[in-house]
Amino acid sequence: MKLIIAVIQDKDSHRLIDALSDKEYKTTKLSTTGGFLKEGNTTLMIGCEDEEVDQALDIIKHKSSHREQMVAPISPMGGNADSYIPRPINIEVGGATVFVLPVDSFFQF
Ligand code: 2BA
Ligand code: 2BA
Repeated sequence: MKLIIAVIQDKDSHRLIDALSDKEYKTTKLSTTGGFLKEGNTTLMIGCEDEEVDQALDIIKHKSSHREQMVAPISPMGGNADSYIPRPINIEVGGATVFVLPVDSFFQF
């Protein structure tokens, strides 16, 4: 058995959970916060059999959207702070960041 942990955008969470449920995957949704943007995102935990992992990854891949976002750095990256002019940088927020972990044991009491 494997545990898939997928960090996704909030706006994709409903349709992704629905698509996974349609294929009878069980999911748990956590409300999380990205460390860099300090904005809300969604983390899904999906416990499934080894042979079901590829299909789950395929569903996650196709239901997760990318977005670009301008970010204003809040502090200089080094050098003289007096001459610091904050320049917004463009970052690409993925799709989905996915970890697949082996599960030692699975219990439901
Ligand atoms: P829920 O997803 O809200 O599911 C509540 C109950 O609905 C489940 O109870 C199960 O009896 C049924 N159920 C859920 N998904 C189903 C599906 N795709 N097909 C048929 N029946 C389904 P529990 O199995 O006791 O699970 C309680 C909660 O534990 C779940 O809440 C979910 O948050 C979490 N969970 C259970 N199994 C999981 C897994 N393999 N991966 C991730 N989270 C799991
Ligand atoms: P955040 O930490 O809010 O990051 C949002 C986006 O900002 C990232 O998108 C990436 O494009 C950029 N970014 C993050 N850290 C950066 C840094 N130190 N320098 C420059 N740019 C940076 P994604 O990579 O698609 O990540 C989306 C979210 O997935 C992240 O939100 C975080 O919550 C999670 N995540 C990504 N990689 C992770 C990892 N290795 N471990 C745990 N969580 C991760």
